[in-house]
Amino acid sequence: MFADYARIRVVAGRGGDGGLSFRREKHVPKGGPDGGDGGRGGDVVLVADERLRDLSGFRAKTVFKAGRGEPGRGARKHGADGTDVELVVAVGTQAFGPEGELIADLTRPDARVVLARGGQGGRGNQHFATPTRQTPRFAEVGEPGEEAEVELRLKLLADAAMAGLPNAGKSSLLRRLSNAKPKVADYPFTTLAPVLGTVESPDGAQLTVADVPGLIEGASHGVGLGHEFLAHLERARLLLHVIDASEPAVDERFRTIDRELALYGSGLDERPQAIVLNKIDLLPDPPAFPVEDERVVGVFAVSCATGAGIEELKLALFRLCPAAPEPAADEPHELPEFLEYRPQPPSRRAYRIYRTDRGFRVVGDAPQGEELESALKAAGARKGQEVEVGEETLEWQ
Ligand SMILES: Nc1nc2c(ncn2[C@@H]2O[C@H](COP(=O)(O)OP(=O)(O)OP(=O)(O)O)[C@@H](O)[C@H]2O)c(=O)[nH]1
Ligand SMILES: [Mg+2]
Repeated sequence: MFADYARIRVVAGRGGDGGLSFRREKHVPKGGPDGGDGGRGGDVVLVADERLRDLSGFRAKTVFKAGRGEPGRGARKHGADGTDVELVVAVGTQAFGPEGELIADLTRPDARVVLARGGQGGRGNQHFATPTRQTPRFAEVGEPGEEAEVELRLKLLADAAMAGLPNAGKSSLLRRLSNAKPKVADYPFTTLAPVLGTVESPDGAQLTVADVPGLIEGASHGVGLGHEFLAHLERARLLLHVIDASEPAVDERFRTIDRELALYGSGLDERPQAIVLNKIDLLPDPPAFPVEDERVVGVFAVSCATGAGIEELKLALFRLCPAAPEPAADEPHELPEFLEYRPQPPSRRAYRIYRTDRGFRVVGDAPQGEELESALKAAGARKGQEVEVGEETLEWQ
């Protein structure tokens, strides 16, 4: 089954704690501090892979955790960084944050976006020796990794997309125009998931065309297969509106589909449309299209059964399909075409937690209550240990 939606939870790795260690030397009970730094926690990264077609890989597993950084050790040994976790998705996948805000849009193969950044490793006690404090008996604790609930939605990247009632001949047309072989049958809702095909012009240019399930009146209320698949039309720059011309009232059926496009929103009803009047083999005379509409950029009479009019339509597609917007090299990429960013830079906390030989010390703008509690818990505080916050010393409960 085609899947164009997934809800996942991503947890980046915690940074490793700084080492708390002293050099061992003959005849010296305690040498200088030599605790190395903890390693960085691993990131959770989204990667677009052109071999993937959809998001069905996220059915079974929905929680992804990157590796922890290793703690720093004696002799100034740096802990190893935690391993990253890479989530591979189909090109065209968008990631949304908890408020529904767009976090990332992977529109190109191999595009990468960090969804959750690993925590910094803590500094080892080797950094904290001063002339007046030659034996620092504390080291920095590693920072927790970022965590997020993320919604993934695939919106196919096609230059043009089919729209039309069931049985109009959309899949038959894609078979005629492209290398794709979607199923064709004489009952409605044959196509249950979008299919992409590549159309080639005689001079070697290529266009991708998406065939999607048919729409019927009331689709916005969930009738038929509903509007669910219209997301795959959102990025198409031209709609191929396929109409069965062998049936009466071509104009009414055009308006039915057009209303559903408008009800879906996202500007689908503003897209240029090429009208494809199909099944002319069943008509004695060429069909008319009695609609005046400035979005209609061409009207084509074809037969997917005999192939009549197909070559002409194919050539016209390359002329009619507006060119893909090029991202300007010196400008930041704009929404929603080529966005690959994180919402905020990784936040360095306003306070630091240090591990001492009796427990923990919180320095800086320490949080209160539950936030402090969870930060200390994440740092590994256990019952009975001493926690120093500012001037206060508490026992950890
Ligand atoms: N006579 C004739 N029949 C056609 C033509 N094009 C398609 N058909 C037939 O119309 C029926 C529907 O064709 P499909 O291509 O499956 O239609 P569709 O629009 O993809 O339908 P859904 O996937 O259900 O939305 C099939 O039985 C086709 O063989 C044509 O040009 N002439
Ligand atoms: Mg079909």
